[in-house]
Amino acid sequence: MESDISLHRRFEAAQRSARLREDDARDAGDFAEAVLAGLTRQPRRIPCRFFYDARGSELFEEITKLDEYYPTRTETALLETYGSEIAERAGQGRVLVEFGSGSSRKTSLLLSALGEVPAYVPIDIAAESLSEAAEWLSGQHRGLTILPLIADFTTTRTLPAVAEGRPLLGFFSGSTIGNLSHDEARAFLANAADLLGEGSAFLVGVDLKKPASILIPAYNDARGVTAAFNLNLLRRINRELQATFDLARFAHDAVWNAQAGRVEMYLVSLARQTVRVLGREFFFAPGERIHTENSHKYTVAEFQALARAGGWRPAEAWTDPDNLFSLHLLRLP
Ligand code: AVI
Repeated sequence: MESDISLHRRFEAAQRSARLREDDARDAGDFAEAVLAGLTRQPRRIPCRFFYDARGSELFEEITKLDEYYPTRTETALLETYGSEIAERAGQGRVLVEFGSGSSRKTSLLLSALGEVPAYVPIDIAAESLSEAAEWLSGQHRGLTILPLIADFTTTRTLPAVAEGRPLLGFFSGSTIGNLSHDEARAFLANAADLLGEGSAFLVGVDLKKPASILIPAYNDARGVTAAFNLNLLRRINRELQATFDLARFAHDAVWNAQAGRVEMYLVSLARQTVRVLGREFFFAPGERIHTENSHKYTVAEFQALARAGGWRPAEAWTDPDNLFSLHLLRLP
């Protein structure tokens, strides 16, 4: 019989690829525009949200299980260790509102810790992945009222009626907030404050600053899974935008930018070459880079300052003994 864990993994892979099929359709124009604009500008840059086609999602799942990639297991362990303390601090009887629906194992841990939850509202743009998540979680938490909301959680302004007049707890895990610029992160936090409203609480998972000797292997692992994840972006461009990237002539690179406080990922041209994308030609010099991702890291104090700028009051922060990852409980006002 299939174990709970492998069932869960299969579920998450299916969930991600369902999301992606929808994203593919929605993003088709957006993707073409972003890639053409990103390759035209200097320095070249393509937004990291385009990593997640079906293969990219599978590769990300693999990344989360790598020895070098500490964030997923550390955040999960924090939820296991401090779940009941978090629940106590957040307060009973809150509707749980999750931003994005891609981390069902963590959601399940939090739901177990919270006990009686009047309703769970996952917000995601992809309807199919939302309903699959709902199905899996309702199997795990019998009797839980799940009210998926199909919306862009960075901009959505309304919640289902069940949330009205009830205390709310937001949840945004995985340090996905680190993939936003500081301005975007502040705007996201401010929008979440408007959405959740007075009296609400917000639990946010944030990766901590740490030595480059830990960060670099996490983003450039020995088995090359992160390299394959990064290079898969070129494969997607080839497939969807009739492009001619030769994947053997580009390499993955990850660097720690201490000044900006972030890991930056690049695709580096290994040769002098010309690539065609949607009929347009782009010349690459050897060593020329395409910037594909920023992953910002914050000290506890830095994230608390960002949260305040977004209108929140930091109430508590939990970290693991190795100071790898943090869970922040924020409050309004
Ligand atoms: C999804 N996000 C929080 C990951 C991160 O760590 O920034 C994406 C990732 N990129 C490379 N490895 C993982």
